[in-house]
Amino acid sequence: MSTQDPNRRQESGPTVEEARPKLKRPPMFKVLLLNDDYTPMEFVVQVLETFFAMPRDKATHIMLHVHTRGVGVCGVFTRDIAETKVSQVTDYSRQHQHPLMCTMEEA
Ligand code: TYC
Repeated sequence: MSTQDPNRRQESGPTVEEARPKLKRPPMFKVLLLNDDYTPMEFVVQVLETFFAMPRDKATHIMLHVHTRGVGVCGVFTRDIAETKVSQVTDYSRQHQHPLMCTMEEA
């Protein structure tokens, strides 16, 4: 009769490990809109509709949140997408001579 414990690894011979690929979720970034005294409310709503695909009622809600609280989240994205959104909003605002500020921070 064998005395080998089936739960114990063989003392000698090759050890076979399960392949366990290390997968990590990418870091996520919040894109933030900052309040200012000069950018028209309608322009901010249009930015949220255009670059963040928000329906008008949600865009208006976020704009009013930023207007009253000073800062608000437009969305959460991977680093590259967040960087692109910040650039698009900043370029578009400058093209229209508005000082609207858009930044990002790790979520
Ligand atoms: N405070 C601006 C105004 O009174 C409106 C505004 C809202 C500006 C949100 C920027 O991110 C902003 N016209």
